[in-house]
Amino acid sequence: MAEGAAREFDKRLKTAADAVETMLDRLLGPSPLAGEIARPGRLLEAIRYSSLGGGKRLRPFLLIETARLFGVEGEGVTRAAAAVEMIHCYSLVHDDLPALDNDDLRRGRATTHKAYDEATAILVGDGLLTYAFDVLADPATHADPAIRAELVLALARAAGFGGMIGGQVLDLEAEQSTAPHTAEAVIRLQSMKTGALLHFSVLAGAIIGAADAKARAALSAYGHALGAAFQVADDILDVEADEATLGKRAGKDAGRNKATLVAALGLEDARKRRDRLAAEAIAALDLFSQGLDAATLKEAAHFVAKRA
Ligand code: GRG
Repeated sequence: MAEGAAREFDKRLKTAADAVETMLDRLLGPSPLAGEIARPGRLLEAIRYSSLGGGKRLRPFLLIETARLFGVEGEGVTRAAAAVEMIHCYSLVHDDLPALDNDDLRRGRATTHKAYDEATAILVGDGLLTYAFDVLADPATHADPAIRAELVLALARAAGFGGMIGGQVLDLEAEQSTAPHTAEAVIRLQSMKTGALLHFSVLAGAIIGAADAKARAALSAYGHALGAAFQVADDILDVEADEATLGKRAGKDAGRNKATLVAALGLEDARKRRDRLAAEAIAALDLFSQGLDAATLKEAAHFVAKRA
């Protein structure tokens, strides 16, 4: 039974990834939108390099699967899924820059500023950020302007000062301080830095699916728990990867006062927290045990907790 659910999850993750890849390929193609001047070739090439052909596409999957809970599928949903992936790709491109994390590799190949240059990487991120809102606000995404406005507002909040950007600022401030980080502070910054966009992905599916208040609240609780589980799992995976390579991987992070839950809680408690959050995410979907089938979203919580 559990194996069957995991297989179904893998299948649906791949379906969502393929659909969003095709949509990104189309949206980020050379043909300009009506009234738009021709897209500059080199920037477009770098945008496509940064967005196509990699990544798990977890955020698009969450959006597509949540909308599917309410029987809503199709081009508009895939466009919204592509928009959230654009925001995610932009965050990766900017986070990899020398001024932030200074990484050479992303998704198994050179980071955008290494493959191109820093100015191009900054503009790629800016272009993806702006275009995500263009895509969401376009009537092709949803016929109802109130739904489009709600999606735009929710994404702006998730990606902005009170979400991803605010979390990144808190993360930088934490690293610059010499004091040890409390678990509360780490949880807060992680819920903003990475949790907010994962939560948005679920919420957007609920908005598009016209979920009622009860279903929305349940999905919102699921999105928060899943986002928190994702980040603590990431902290744990970093430590496990360092252990597996006898600390060689830690070179870049050596001496940094990184705000992680493993540092704040210790590895064992971090693992317990990860598993508790995954269980909380699954329990939040109990509302859907009759009627709507949330099995794939439940399986996503297992995937997030154990992902490699
Ligand atoms: C610099 C604009 C800006 C934001 C910084 C979210 C964020 C804030 C930066 C992203 C970089 C990062 C490494 C965040 C930690 C969370 C994480 C592991 C993200 C990678 O997400 P996955 O695993 O990646 O979904 P794929 O490649 O599968 O899409």
